[in-house]
Amino acid sequence: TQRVFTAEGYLRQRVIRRGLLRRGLLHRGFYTRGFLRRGLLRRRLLTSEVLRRSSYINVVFLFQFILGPMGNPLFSVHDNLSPVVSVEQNFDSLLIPPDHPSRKKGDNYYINRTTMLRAHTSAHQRELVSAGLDAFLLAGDVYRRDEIDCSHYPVFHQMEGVRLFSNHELFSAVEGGELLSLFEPNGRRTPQKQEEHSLEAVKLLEFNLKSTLTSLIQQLFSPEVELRWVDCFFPFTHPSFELEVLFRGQWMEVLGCGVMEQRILRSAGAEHKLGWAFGLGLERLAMVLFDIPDIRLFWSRDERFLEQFRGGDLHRPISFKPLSKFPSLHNDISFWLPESGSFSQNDFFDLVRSVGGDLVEQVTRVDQFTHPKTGRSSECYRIVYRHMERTLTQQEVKQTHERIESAAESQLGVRGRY
Ligand code: FA5
Ligand code: MG
Repeated sequence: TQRVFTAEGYLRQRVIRRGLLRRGLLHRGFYTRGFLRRGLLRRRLLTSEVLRRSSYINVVFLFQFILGPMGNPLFSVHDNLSPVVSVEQNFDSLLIPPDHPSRKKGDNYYINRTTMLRAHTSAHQRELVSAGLDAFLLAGDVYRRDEIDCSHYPVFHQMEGVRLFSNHELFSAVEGGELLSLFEPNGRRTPQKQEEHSLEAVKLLEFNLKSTLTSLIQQLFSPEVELRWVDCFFPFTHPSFELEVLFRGQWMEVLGCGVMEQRILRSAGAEHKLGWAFGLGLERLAMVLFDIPDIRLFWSRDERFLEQFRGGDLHRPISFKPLSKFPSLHNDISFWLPESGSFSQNDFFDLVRSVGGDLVEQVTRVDQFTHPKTGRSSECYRIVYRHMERTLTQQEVKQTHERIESAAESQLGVRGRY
């Protein structure tokens, strides 16, 4: 239960030194590059207490003691699986096609062609189902090159939940259920269901999934919490949904879920069962729970933030007192894109995070322009700077901004219009 909360120590000590470097899987240079160096090697993931006291322990607790007795079995809990996974685990095992956009170099932390830092905890679905588990929770640190704003961070934690049902388990509570079947031979895939599944099985499963997660969120926050279900798409579930929670006046997505693709269950030796799966963002739950306005705070070393979550007694209620927000400053950066077409937005975001660290609150593209004669394109981004713990000076921001400008020129091949 410790490891998931010390990603930095874990990665450095176990994976890098003992594991990957020795096995030749990791190049020495890898962790000394970019954001990972700043994020993981120079600092500690100080989310431990916050996550443990809030979302992590509470979700496990609710599953074991509240939702379990509501007809769910005990979920086994796993949180010490290595975040270094094969590309096969992270994508292929989940039926994510070879040309799927989520595989882009610019969205992931690849270690080499076959190995990467997991981008979601779903990477472990197949191995745990293959191990014979029917109901499990799996928590871990995940890594993505992503947008920059108050609810996105390149390292965060997810919790995966999977629950499989046999014919008996799904239908035993239904009148006449012994006559129903999970499967429908020669069926068709429709927006409601997969080809192999019977509609009645999928509808019951979907109901169980949504009511389990709705009551999880209501127990965690309050029965009055405003939430909504949104239809969506994942290659590994069908049908698929996302759950959004109203937070500070805006809808924030907290989890994705759906009915597991039968091909995955078949490949894991569970072809006679149906299953649902979900993946939720633990930081986002903690943000709602404690009214934490910005995901960067999970990396804060500010005692005024950290001390509120410290202490041995997990059940002592915490009322988080938000720190006052210090003023922000913004600065625009515009540049001509390289003619090779090699520019990717996420490379730029990653660079901004690497150079600017947690001073950067948000990066948004504010303008795009293609020269009518030369055909060259330029883009303009607005970078919002804010320190979580003090007021920034113009001078400080200017220095950082200039370092970003020159790094963008030297590393991304853009030509500044500064
Ligand atoms: C997934 O990662 C799917 N694996 C979820 C899933 C599992 C679907 C099982 C179906 C079955 P998504 O990319 O939407 O989906 O991420 C899931 C959650 O992680 C989001 O709802 C959000 O709460 C959180 N999350 C995603 N990106 C970030 C980020 N950059 N920073 C913080 N939290 C994030
Ligand atoms: Mg999503």
